[in-house]
Amino acid sequence: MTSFVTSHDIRDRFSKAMSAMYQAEVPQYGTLLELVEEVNREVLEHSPAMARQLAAHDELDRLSVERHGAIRVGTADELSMLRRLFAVMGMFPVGYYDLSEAGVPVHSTAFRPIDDDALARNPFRVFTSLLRLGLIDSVELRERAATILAERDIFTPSARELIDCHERQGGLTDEQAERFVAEALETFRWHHDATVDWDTYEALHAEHRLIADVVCFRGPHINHLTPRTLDIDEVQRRMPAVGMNPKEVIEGPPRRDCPILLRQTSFKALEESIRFAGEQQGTHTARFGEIEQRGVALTPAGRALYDRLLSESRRRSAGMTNTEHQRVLAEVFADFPDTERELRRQGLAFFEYRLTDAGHEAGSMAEADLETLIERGLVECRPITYEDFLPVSAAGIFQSNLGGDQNAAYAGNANRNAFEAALGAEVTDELALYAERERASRQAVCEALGG
Ligand code: OOG
Ligand code: NI
Repeated sequence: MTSFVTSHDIRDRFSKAMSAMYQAEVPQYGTLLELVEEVNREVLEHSPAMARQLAAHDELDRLSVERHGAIRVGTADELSMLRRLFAVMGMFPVGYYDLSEAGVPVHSTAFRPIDDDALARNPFRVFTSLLRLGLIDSVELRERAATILAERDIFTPSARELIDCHERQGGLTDEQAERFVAEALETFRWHHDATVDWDTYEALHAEHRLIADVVCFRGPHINHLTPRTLDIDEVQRRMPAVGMNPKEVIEGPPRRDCPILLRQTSFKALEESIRFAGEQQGTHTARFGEIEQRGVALTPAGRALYDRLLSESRRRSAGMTNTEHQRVLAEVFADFPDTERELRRQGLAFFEYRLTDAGHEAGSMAEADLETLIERGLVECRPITYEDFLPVSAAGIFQSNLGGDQNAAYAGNANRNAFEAALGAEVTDELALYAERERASRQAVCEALGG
C-alpha cells in the first residue's frame, strides 16, 4: 500500500520553501525576519511568564514560522484552481472581505487551515484577492485587461497534474509532495519581465495601480509574507534603524493587557526594475514585508464594539503619526473591557473551556454553573486566538503599498455570491468556527462534571 504524507506536512514544506524564495527575492524581508527574531528574544528574556506560557502551548518552536502571505489574481479560473491547489495543503477558503468599500477594486478570502490540530501544526494562510474588472468604467480598458489575462496560465502543467492526482488518490506520496511544492512555488515567483509594453502598463496603472500589478505579469507573485512578533510596537519603532521604511500607523486595536483580534504593520513596498515588452525599462512597486500580533477572537457583540471604537478613533486620528494615533486608540478603547473575566462575562470574546487537574478529580458537580466552576478552580478558560483578517486593516495595508491609491467610486459593491461563484465553492463563516469551538469545549466540560 502506498502511504501519503499529511496535508500539514505539505503545508509546512510549502511555507518554508516560500519563505526561502521570498528572502532570496527580497533581501529586506530577511532583515525584517532578523529584527523580529531579535525583538522576540528580548521579550522572552524580560518576560519569563510569557516564555513559560508559550512553551506550555508548544508555541516556542514555531514562533519564527511565517503566519501568512498574500496574492492577487485576475480571473475566476485562476481563483478556483488556487482553491484546489491550497486544498492539497489543507488550506480552505474562510471569510469574505470586500475591499471595494475602501476604494480597492478587489474582494478576497483567506485560504487557511481550519482544525485546531492543523492550526497548531502550521497556521500558514494566504490572503487571496480577486481583481474586479467589472468595477472599471472604461469598457476599452476592461476588455484589454481581460484579453491579456486570458492568455496566461499561472500554473505549471506539472502542478495541474499533481493537483488532479491528489484529488484522484486522496493524497500525495512523499516524492509527489516534494514535486508539488516545487511546482506550486512557481506560481508565486516574481517576474522581472512584464508581459505587456510600457504604454499598456501605464494605461492600467492610471486606472488603479493594483490593476497593473495583477494584469501585467505572468503570475500572481507573492506580495508579502508575515512573521509573528511578540511586540509589534517595538519592531515598528526599530525599523528605520535597520533601513526600513515602516507604514505610517500600526493597523488594528491598540496595545492592551488582553490583546484582541489582530495588529499589523509593514515596511513599505519597494520600487523594483522591470523590463517591459519591446525592451523598455521601467519600475513597479508591489512587494513588502509585514508583521502581525494576534489576540482573542471577538463575538459578534465584541466585533460591533470594536468596529464602533475603531471608526471613532480613525475619525479622531486622521493624518496623525503612529505615536499620536496609538494614544487616541488607547483613549477610545478604554471603553473596551480589558480583563479576560469581563470579556467573557460580557460575551465579547470567544474562550475555550477545559477541566483543570482539580476538575478531573472533582466528579459530578451538577449544581454549579460555569462561572462558579471557574472560580473554584475546576475549570479554566483560554482565549481562542483570532485566525482571520480585518477588512479595514487589510485596506490600510493595501493602501500604504499602493501609494494611497483609492477610488471612492468602487465602494458599495460587496458581492459575496459573485466571489463564491468565481471560487467554485462557498467560503466558511469564520465566526461560526469560533462559536462552535467554544460551544464544544463548554459542552465537554459540562458533561464531564455532570452539569
Ligand atoms: C493584501 C493585503 C491584506 C493583510 O494582512 O491584511 C493583508 C494585499 O496587499 O494583497 O495581507
Ligand atoms: Ni498581510
